[in-house]
Amino acid sequence: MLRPQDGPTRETKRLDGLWAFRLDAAGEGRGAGWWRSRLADAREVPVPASYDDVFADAEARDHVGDAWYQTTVRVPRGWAGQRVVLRFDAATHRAVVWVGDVEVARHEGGYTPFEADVTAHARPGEAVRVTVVVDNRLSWDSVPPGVVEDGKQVYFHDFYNYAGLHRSVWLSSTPHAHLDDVTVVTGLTGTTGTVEYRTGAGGAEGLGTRAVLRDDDGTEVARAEGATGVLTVADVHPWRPGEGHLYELELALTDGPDVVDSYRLPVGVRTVEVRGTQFLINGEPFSFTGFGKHEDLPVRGKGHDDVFLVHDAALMAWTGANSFRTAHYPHAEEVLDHADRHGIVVISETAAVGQNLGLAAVALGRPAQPTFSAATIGEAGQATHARALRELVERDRNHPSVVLWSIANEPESDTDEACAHFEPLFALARELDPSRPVGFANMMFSPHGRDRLHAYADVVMLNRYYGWYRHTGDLAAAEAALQAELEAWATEGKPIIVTEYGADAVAGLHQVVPMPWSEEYQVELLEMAHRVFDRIDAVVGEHVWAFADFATGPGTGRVDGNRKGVFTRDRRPKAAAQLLRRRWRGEDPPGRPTVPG
Ligand code: GCB
Repeated sequence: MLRPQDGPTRETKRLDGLWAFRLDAAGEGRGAGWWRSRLADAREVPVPASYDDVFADAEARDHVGDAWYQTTVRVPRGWAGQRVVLRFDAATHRAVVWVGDVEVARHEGGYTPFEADVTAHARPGEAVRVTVVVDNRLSWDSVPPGVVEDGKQVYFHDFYNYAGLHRSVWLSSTPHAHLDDVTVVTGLTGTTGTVEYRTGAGGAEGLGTRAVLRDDDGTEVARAEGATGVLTVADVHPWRPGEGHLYELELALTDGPDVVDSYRLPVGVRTVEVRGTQFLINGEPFSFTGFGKHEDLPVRGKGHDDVFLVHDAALMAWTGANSFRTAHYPHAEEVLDHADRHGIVVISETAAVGQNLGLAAVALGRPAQPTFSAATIGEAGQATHARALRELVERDRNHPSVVLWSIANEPESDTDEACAHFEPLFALARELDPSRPVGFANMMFSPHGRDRLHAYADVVMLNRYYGWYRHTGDLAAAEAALQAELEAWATEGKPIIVTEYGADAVAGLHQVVPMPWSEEYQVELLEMAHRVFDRIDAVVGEHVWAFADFATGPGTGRVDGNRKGVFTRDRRPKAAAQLLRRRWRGEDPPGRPTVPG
């Protein structure tokens, strides 16, 4: 699947804006055929956005089940004779789509795109009705998992279950003979770069394929013929952290001298490799500094927003962060495009979070239940996880910013059943993308000596809360415990990225003698962790949890959401932001904020 784009042979029309909307907690719409006519009793909802917080009512906020969206779009007249595609960048957590009276698509998984060829149902020059039903329910078979009990959604992860059309919706045209897939893998040998490309096409029998690579000033640097091939770039300008140099690969389907279809893909030439305890980008050791980051905003929920895309990147650059993890699901593709252009390094994660009922028993008081079993996450849940991983890799594999796949966040990782669930997923990730390392974020209940999944991973990724959930308020004991555990992990001979560490801090809560929840304690905890990281060579990454405060479900440990942000939910810095800037940029605040690139 290729993303919609405007070009000599393709056009796009974004369907964002206000759509008609109706909640359907009783689940009547599917039986009653609500897609067959104008949505009755509808109110307006913005797309893209979560629907949960835009209305000032508990009905939307606490909704469980179907929610209907509808709009009307006029298919451009100029698209006559073209193939017309309808695409959703995300519909959380699953959706069915109709054009007019006809079902055109069904998709499971809230954070990856899907599309439908709607040529037969969308006549150029005419208006068509597009109806979508989005279901926010989580089950044992979904990723992430959950259960509906007494009409209430229960889930085992620590962020609000926002739902809706979170990203753009597109109508687009392509020629009938069209490119429908491209994969690039890049290499570097000395000053020579290589771009290995593989294309797929539909209805293109008898047509040729041409690949032309241009530098950012438009100069052609390499060209090849064929659906697959290798382009060689002398004196290559690599993509590297902090410098997102991109070439443009133009692919064309050709009929003799005529171009039938063409598609452009930005390409960063870089390599990623794990060697011993080092994480190498372009053969050079790389240390991750940055954050675990949610897509989370007041009112918008998980709706993508370009304002905060740019603003968050500016704030991350202000701290000196060079990277972030897309916790705990694939983020909008615009985010990765931006990271590509600005040399921001990304760990890309599936939405497999909360696959840990041992943790749920302790943290949520859930009954003890096996996580992976026929009655809980079984074959169907595993198949959903595999599909989510496949869709993530297929979506993100051409982004140079993405250097590491995270298969899951804090799953159960110390049982035979966990090994049986995850071993095939690690194999699948490697089969889908042999060019990137693979890992998962391990949680504290599975320390070194207990965890078994790290054996499958290239990188040890650890979420550790010494000084917060353990040794609360006792940073001396926390320091000793963190040191001992990291030393044990270092014996594995793999790079260690601490993918989460941190403390809640309510902005504005100050204390001379720091206690948990104050800004000072958050600072002291981070300083403690940094002392430990600096003593252990195998630690090649520190991602503070979290970039900003974010919404969660209710809980006695949450004060209007999770407060482990270094920035508040409205992006004001806590004292910790200043500390990170000093550590990561070596500069004393206050300084001038700098926008990357
Ligand atoms: C974790 C989770 C993250 C939570 C965080 C916390 O380990 O990975 O989703 O939000 O802890 O603050 O408890």
